[in-house]
Amino acid sequence: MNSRWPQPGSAPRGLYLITPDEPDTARLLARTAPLLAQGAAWLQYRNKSAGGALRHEQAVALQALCANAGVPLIVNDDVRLAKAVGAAGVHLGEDDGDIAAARALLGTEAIIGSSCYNRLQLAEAAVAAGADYVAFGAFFPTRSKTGTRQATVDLLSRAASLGVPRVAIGGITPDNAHSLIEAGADLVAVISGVYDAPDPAAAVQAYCRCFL
Ligand code: TZP
Ligand code: MG
Repeated sequence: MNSRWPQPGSAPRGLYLITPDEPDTARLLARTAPLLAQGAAWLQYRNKSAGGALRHEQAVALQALCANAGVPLIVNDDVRLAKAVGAAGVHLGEDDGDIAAARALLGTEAIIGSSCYNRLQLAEAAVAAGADYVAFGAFFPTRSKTGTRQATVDLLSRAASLGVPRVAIGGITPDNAHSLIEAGADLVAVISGVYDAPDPAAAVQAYCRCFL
């Protein structure tokens, strides 16, 4: 693992929870607050449907929630929003600006993650540019995102030499997570498997048990 998490056992591992597109901020908080207490390692704020003002309102509210729970908040897509709300970091896809610019804005302490889809080459470039973690997927069919690129499990083992945490995403359930974790996933990133579960808190616990 890279020098960001130098102590043995300090590197992030477990469930990387991602918010669904929830237009009602009070409801977003009510749905998310109980989940942070169940052991989610990180929370990502993602809302592809909201406009700028709502995204700002929701990110501010989630940052307060996460600070209180001791869970790092990572903002999807938007470096300026991450900076504005004092989030722990940002998650960047291929259309979200470059990693060096994000580092310049957010500083050395920020956690910067990079979507690498199904391509090891992208992950190598992201780490060279200063990414703190890389994300691959979608591994399984998902209804949470269109136009995904199918990633294969061997990508996770091949990315071990990068020396940064590897995140797996896309259609992950507590049942199919094991193959990804065995292949080297440090975090599994999940939306619907938690938020659409009949008992979301129990679902968080089920994902956490996959890492024991
Ligand atoms: N990137 C690849 S798949 C995906 C994203 C954001 C959606 C993951 O959501 P779910 O509901 O856990 O499949
Ligand atoms: Mg993006």
